Parts: sequence; C-alpha cells; structure tokens
Amino acid sequence: PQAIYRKDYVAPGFWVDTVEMGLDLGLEQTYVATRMTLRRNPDSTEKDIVLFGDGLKTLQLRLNGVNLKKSQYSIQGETMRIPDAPDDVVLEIETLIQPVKNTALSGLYASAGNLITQCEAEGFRRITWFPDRPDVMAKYTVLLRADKKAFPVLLSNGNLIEEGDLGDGRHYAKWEDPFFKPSYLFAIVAGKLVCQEETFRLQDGRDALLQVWVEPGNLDKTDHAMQSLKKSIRWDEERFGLELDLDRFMIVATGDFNMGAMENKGLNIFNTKYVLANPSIATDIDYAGIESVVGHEYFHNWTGNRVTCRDWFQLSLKEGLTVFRDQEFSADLVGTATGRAVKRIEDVRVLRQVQFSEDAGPMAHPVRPDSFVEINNFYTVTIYEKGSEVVRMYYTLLGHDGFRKGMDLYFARHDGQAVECDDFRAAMADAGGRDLTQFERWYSQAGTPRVHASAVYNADEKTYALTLTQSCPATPGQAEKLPFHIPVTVGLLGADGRDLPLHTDGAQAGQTSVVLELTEASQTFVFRDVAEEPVPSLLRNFSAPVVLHFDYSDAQLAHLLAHDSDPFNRWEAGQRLATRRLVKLTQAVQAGEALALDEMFLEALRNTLNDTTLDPAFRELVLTLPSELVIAEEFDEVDPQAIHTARQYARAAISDALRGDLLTAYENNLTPGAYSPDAEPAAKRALKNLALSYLADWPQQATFELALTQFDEAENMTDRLAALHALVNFKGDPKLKKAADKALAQFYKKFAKEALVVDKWFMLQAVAETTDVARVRELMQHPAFTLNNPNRARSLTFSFCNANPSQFHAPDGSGYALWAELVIALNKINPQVAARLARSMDRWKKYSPALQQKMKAALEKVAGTKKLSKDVAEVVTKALA
Ligand code: HT7
Ligand code: ZN
Repeated sequence: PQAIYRKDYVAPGFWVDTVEMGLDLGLEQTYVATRMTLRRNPDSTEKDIVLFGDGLKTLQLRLNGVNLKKSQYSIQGETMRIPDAPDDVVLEIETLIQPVKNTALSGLYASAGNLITQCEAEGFRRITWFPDRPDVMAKYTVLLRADKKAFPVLLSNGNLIEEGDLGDGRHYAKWEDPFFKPSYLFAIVAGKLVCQEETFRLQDGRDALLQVWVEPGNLDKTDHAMQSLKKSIRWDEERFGLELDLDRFMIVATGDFNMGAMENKGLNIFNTKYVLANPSIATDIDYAGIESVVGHEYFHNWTGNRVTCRDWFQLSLKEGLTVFRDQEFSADLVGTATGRAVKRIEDVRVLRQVQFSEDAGPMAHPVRPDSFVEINNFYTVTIYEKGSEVVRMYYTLLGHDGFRKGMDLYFARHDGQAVECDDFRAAMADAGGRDLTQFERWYSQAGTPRVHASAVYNADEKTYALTLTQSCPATPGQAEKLPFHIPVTVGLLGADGRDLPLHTDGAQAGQTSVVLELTEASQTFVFRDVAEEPVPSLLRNFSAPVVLHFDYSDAQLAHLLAHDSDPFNRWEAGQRLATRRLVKLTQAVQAGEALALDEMFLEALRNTLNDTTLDPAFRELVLTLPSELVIAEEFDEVDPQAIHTARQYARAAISDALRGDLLTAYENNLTPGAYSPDAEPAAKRALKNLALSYLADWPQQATFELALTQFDEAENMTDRLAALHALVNFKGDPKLKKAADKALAQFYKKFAKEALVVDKWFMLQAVAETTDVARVRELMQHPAFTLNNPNRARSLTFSFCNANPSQFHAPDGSGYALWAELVIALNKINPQVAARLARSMDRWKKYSPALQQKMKAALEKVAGTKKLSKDVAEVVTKALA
C-alpha cells in the first residue's frame, strides 16, 4: 500500500466558503445534493480543484451552472481533479449512497433502523465529493428530508432554523452551523430517538439547551451523561475560561460505533458504552468512563473544533491536548490529592501497558507521524496518551499559571484556524518566555526514552550528586535519537521518611520537590546541605513518559512505599518490588524450581492494606500486581505461560499470607445503602472486590459462598460482576464449577436485553483463566455473538487475543489460527475494526522461536488474503517487515 508523507503537504488549491446540502434520507438509499462555493487559494501551488469521493454513485456534477463533461475532470482512486477552473466556483454535486450496505460504519450508515454519520477521519467523502481534508473549513447549511414515521427525529450540526411537513408522510428539518468547520465534524442523525433535555445557564448568562438522545427504552440511563455534560461545561469555563459557543448541544448514543465517541460540532455521537448507565447495568469504571469521554468530546469543542488540525499528521494537536484536558477534568472532580494520584496512576498504567509496547513494536511512530498508509490506523495510544503526556510536560515545565497563559495565547492566535503541533509549542514557549526548541523532539522522535539515574552522597561535604543519563532505543526508520528535553521531578527522603528540604539550582527555600531539566545525554545535579544520605524519589507524579532506572535496594523501595509524600511514587515503589519478584518467579517456573514469596514483600503489602489512613482506591492499586503484559516487557523472550503461572502463584501466596487482613478489608469496605458512583464509595468497592478476588484464590467453600452471596444480593453491577468474576475464576473444588456456570447462565438470562451487559458477559469469559481457544469458538456460536457489531466483536475476540495471553499464545498455535480467521472475516465487514485486531500480533518477535514461527505464518496468511483493506495491509506489512 501507498504511504503519504507529512513533508508533502500542499495547501488546498481552493477554499470552500459555504456548503449547502439537501439529503433525502432512506436506509436502503439516500440521495445527497451538495452545493458549495469555492474560491481559489492564491498561495497554493495546487492549481486544480481537488475533491475526494469513496464508493459514491455520482448523478450530477455542475460547475457554475454547467454540467461537467467527462473530459473536464479526471478520477483516480478516491481523487477527482478539475483543472482550469475559474477563481470563483459554485459546484453542484448529486450522489446516491446506500447506508444499509455500509458495514464499515464510516460515512452514513444504519444502526438499529436509524441513520448515523461518522466522518472523522475521511468519512465525509463517502457521502459526497468534497475537499475532505481538515484545513478546508466552511459554513454548512443542511436540509434533511425523510419519512416521518421511520425518521421522526432529524438532527444535524448547529441550530435548527426551520422544520415542517412535506405532505405525503414526509417532513423536513433545516440546520445551520454558524461556525466554520472541517468536513470531518459534519454530522447527521435521523431516526426513532428520544431525549433527556435541560436548559443550562452558562457563566456569561446565556441559556443553552442540552440534550442526550437515545433509543426509546433507554431514558432511564441518560442521567449520568447529562450530569457529566454539565460538569464539563462548568469545568471548561472555570479552568480554562472557555465557553460553550452554541445555543444547543446534543449527544446521541448509538450501539454501532467504531470508537468511543465523536466530537461533531454541536452534535456529539457516542458509542452507547459511553452514555448509558444506571446502577444495575453499569460498573463504577463505566460511570468514570462516561464522565471522562463526555468531557473529552465536549472539550474538543475548543481543542479540535475551534482550533483544528492542518493535516492528519497533526492529530495529536487535538487528541493529546484533549486527553490531557479530560484527565485533568476527572482529577479535579475527585479533588483530593490522593484522588488525583489514583487517577494519575490509572492513566500511567494504560500508558505503560499499551503505549510503551506500541513504542517498542513495528507500528512505533512519533506523536506527530511522518507518514501513514491509512489514517484510521493512527488513532493510537501514542497520539492520544503519549500526546497527553507531552502536553503534561509543558504543564510541569511552565507551572499551572504559565500553562494557562500558553493556552490563552494559543486561542488568541489560532481561533478559527487549522494549525500544527509546532504552533501549540510556540504559544507555550512565547507565553512562558521559554526556549522550547529541543522540546520539538518529543513530536519527531518515536520510542520510549530510558533515563538511568545514579547518585553519590558525600558525607563530608553534605552533597548529593544525582547523575541522569538518557538514551532511546531505535524504532522503525529512526536508528539514532537525539537527547530529549525531560522534566524529572525529584524529592529526597530522610531516614524518618520525611522530605528533606532541597538546596539546588532552581529550588526555592523550603521546597521539597524540584523539576530538574535533563536536556543533555548526561547531566549531574548537585544538592547541597543534605544532612544525611537520602533515598531519592525520582520522576515524581511520572513527570515524563520514560522508563526510569535506579539501582534501588528492596529496603529503599519499602521505605518509599511506606513514606513518600508523592503518592504516585509510593505506588511505583510497590510496583518495583512486585515486578522484581514476578520476574524471579517466572525464571523459577522456567527452571522448574520451587516458588516462594518473601515475608518482607508480604509485610509491605499487609501494612498498606491495613493502613486505613490511606484512600481505599490507593490501597487497591498497590495491592494489584503488575499485569502479565507489563511483566512480559521485562523479558527479551516472553514466555506467557510461565508469566501466568508465576503471577498466579504470587496471587495465591498473597491470598494465603493476608487471609485475615483481606477478610477484614472486605468487611470494612461494604457500601450499604443507595448506589452512588462517587469516588468515595467506588474506592471502597474497588478494595472490597480486590479482596474478594484474592479470597477466591483460597480454595474454601466459605469464600465461594461469600462470592455467591455477593452475586445473588448485589444491588449494583460493580458488585455483581466482581462476584461473577470471582466465581468463574474460583480455584477450589471442581464441583463448585457447576454453581459458577449456573451463575453465568442466570446473569445472561437476567440481562439478555441489555447489549452492554451481554458484552460484559462475553468479556468476562474471554479473559477467564480457563477459557481456551476451543471455548472461544464455542462462545462465537452463541446466538448473541456477531462480528458485525464492533462492541460485541471486541467483547469476546479482542478481549481474548489481547487480555488472556497464556491462552491466546497456546503452544499449538491455535490462538493465532483463530486470530487470522477473525481478521480475515472482519476485513470484509469493517476494516477499521479488523486492523485493530490485527495489532494483537505486533510483538510477535518477542516470543520463543517456536511461537514466532506460528505467529509469522498467521501474519502471512492474513497478508496473502485477497482484497485486503489498506487498514489491515498496513498493520500486517509493518509487522512482517
Ligand atoms: N476524534 C474522534 C475520533 C473518532 C474516530 C476516528 C476514526 C474512526 C472513527 C472514529 N470515531 C471517533 C474521537 C475522539 O478522540 O474524541
Ligand atoms: Zn478526541
């Protein structure tokens, strides 16, 4: 497949000022008439009108009122070129499209009898011919016409300016969006929908109409999304001084969606997973997910919509920044210092588990990629999560107020424009009076930097010299890396566990944390007047997306775990202690040696578990062992079964040693009374259910009964699902398996009509320890399973391939054969979803030669498939390179 390159950017030959669209909507067939006014861009080297179209039946093409003859334009692939056009043009285009046949869910498609659009990144060209690129911003007016019964609700971007009857059972609605926007933010929704609505007073005194639209029958599940929307609007006003710029803001939920949600101007479209919630169907994690995704999409209204991307290579300009904003939103809503740290730890866990792995694999790319084959493959954890870390580093370097000044300057300069990552960096540098030239390397260099720290304490001179050395592994196409500008936040702990005052360049009197700026390959930072040899607390709050190495002793880590004033690094110390042990246990499994877990580690965990002054959510995080995927990163050659055995052994040993403490934690963290998704009760449930999962490793009837009672009596999905998890993974008497199966069957029966809960039912089984390839195949035959719906496909097949490593990597290669079949099947239905699944094989070179051979064969099978989409072809070609 053909790659496109960032360096080849050419400004559009023509701007589009206005777009008027008329759509006659139907599921089988939709007629689209588009009239656009174009104006020559004198600053471009491109002289033609260039339009993009994909899968369109073109009925009519008129330029300034005259039909275009075939000889007056050319079409190659998705690109139409009209040469020799005058400087001002009115282009009229009529196309026919077939929404029901659109299983790719890009462009206009059918979902449960409704019509929905998804235009990011390049879906608008599946509706009409258009300069479908983000730097072409136009004003849209949209007239929707449809059968009244089939499509009683007709929505588009902006304001409803007219609606009425057309006779013959049809009606219309006319929408006008007052803002210039790129085509990827265009949206329409039509169908049988109902809404929860509210008028909300904005800070400037205006009233806005807020609506959450869902299928009939789901109005009992919209309240949390509405509350989240109101909180988002208020937060953006208060934290960034950014107002809602429309009179009306709509959210629509659909069960068929490729991603989480979409920030279309004034008409956000969401996966139901990020809208629908009530205590009986949604877990605490779902509630938190809804709050952050509603926030994320809302925040895009400024970071993405008002200021958008010049081209798709700049995607992180809007995505990294908006993820940073949604992370801060969630942290601010919790409010407490540990609450913030808990959120930070959760975010960093995702980064390490998924992004670090991406950065070390064949799809590694910079935050601002230099090339791609299919843009849909670049909605990645690097663009989103690493992009957010890059924005967070500006925040760390400039401070709270400096960052806000940078944001203000960014909007003052670029409101209404399509810009580059460099423009954001320039705004930060100018507002903060800082030289951020070297910081650019975070955008241009892929790979996760390594920082090695070493220290020398001079007792005579009372100095502590900390040397930081950086390097970065090679990534595809980038063999050599130049030093990054890395903010490393550091504190020093005394023997009593308290922070020592810091005397070093840049530290104010009394300061106990300092941001050291590592810009060279190696630098030494000297702390003066250090009364005793300290334990360093490095990279506090994870101040940069790097792997930090320091040769800590176990005793130093236990000291940090017990005392660090930085809660992130307390957790980090616990993870380091655990990882060390899990690596050793894995090696012992491989060598056939006896396994053991030392009392010192168990004691550190026990102390944390029993420290009731600590937030239960924090204790839950400390007590959770690093995942099998994180442990795998410690090895050059991964042995998934040995890692699994080692981790399971460690869990059982913890369960055994901390029996009484776990039971006490269980009992002390019950949350009787009405359900609330707030941080405090959610934290208690998290710790209680972690205790339950450990107790399920304790093969006794009593703990099984505990789980069964929780399952039967649960009044919320968090507790019910956690209990079902414990039952299904119970280690005791095989006779109890029958009771677990019964619970599984009961659960399905009770929730068979709730698609999102059925997804959970599949997922829980997909990741269960005993679920092997044969069982997945059996589950694929279940009447509720389908590959056509992305959520359902992901719930079983993605969960198995990505989150059940010891079974997926079965030595006989059966997991890989299943993977290949699924990717090939999905490729025909939905290339974007297929390409996501294809990524499960990214790290195939990290496995034993025997497994590698089987993985390669599976990759080659997919690569050799006829009619492979660009999406899948790019992923497997890069994996095999
Ligand atoms: N900006 C949105 C991206 C998105 C998307 C991209 C490709 C294909 C389908 C998609 N649905 C949504 C989501 C966001 O980051 O807010
Ligand atoms: Zn986004």
